[in-house]
Amino acid sequence: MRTIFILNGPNLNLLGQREPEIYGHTTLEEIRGWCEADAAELGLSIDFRQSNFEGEIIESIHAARLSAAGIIINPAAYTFTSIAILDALKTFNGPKIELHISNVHQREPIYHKSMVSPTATAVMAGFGAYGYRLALRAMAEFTK
Ligand code: CA2
Repeated sequence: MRTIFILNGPNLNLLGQREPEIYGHTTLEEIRGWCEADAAELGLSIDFRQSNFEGEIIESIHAARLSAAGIIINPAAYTFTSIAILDALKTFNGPKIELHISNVHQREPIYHKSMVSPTATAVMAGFGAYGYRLALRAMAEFTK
């Protein structure tokens, strides 16, 4: 069975608890539940992770190199700072979706220039928590 890694960066463990006007009311655990149910329907398995540490996210990308068909990643604030995550993602040959809950382009200029987009197969922003479900569906197509 194809495995999709779904990686989440810093502070996303607080989803649903703070700033609901930007990030909505859904918690990361609820998103994980949706993704597990959708994956079962799509014939995929998922490995869903969150970390507040850059190195740990990089190690998850390395783990994906061994066992994942695709990566969905919300690098959160590291999107705009991390050449190390960009470099790690470049070593993964399968499809990669960069995902943001909010429409980053509608926000302050510091959220406009992603470091990781150049290596992404596709970039999604502004679909709210539902974006994870859309990304998983797209990944089912990309990895067929
Ligand atoms: O919209 C997204 O998914 C972001 O990747 C979230 C990042 C932000 O730096 C990006 O610009 C866009 C921040 C995640 C912070 O997560 C929080 C969750 C709940 C409450 C406060 C912050």
